[in-house]
Amino acid sequence: MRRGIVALVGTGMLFTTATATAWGASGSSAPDIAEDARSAAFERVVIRDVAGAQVGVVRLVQDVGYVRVRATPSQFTPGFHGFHVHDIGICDPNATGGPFVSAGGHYVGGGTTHGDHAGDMPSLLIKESGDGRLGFRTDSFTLDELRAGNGSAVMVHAGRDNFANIPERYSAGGVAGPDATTLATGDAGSRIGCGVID
Ligand SMILES: [Cu+2]
Ligand SMILES: [Zn+2]
Repeated sequence: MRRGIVALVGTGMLFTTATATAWGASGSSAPDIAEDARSAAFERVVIRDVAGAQVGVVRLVQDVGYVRVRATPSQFTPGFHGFHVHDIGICDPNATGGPFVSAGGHYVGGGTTHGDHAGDMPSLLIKESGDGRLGFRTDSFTLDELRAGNGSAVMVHAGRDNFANIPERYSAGGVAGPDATTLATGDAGSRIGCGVID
């Protein structure tokens, strides 16, 4: 059943009706992403680089008890890139302190350190061609939470995310294990792609 619905997405058409039916009848059997849906339960986030070029789209769908996320990044360097929800829905490439610093730190939710922040997401894996695709489900946040207040922002980083997984046998500045910066950021480096959720 689910496979069949996904195949319809691939061919493009006749999707709105199928989506409404699936959501109304059973959230858990809803198709992966509703391309044409525009509702309180759906958010399409355009990711732009510091020059303003579109370098990806992230689709978030609020299901019953979790959010389905699908990211389709493009024009990034191959390999892993840290991928988070940040606290403020402002993506200013000319922000004081550096590009997209306007988005604040990680959306922490109830979490205290990196790896447990509500906005921490699986990393993007970019192919040699410069594009990639990531799909997952999370119950770490709801769409309403991400839209509340100042909104939030989806961020792509230049480097890898270590999820603050620094065993104590490592020392940074005399401190065993992850230091304060690592515990806040995951050391994924500069901010190179940003998209607003509001
Ligand atoms: Cu980040
Ligand atoms: Zn984090």
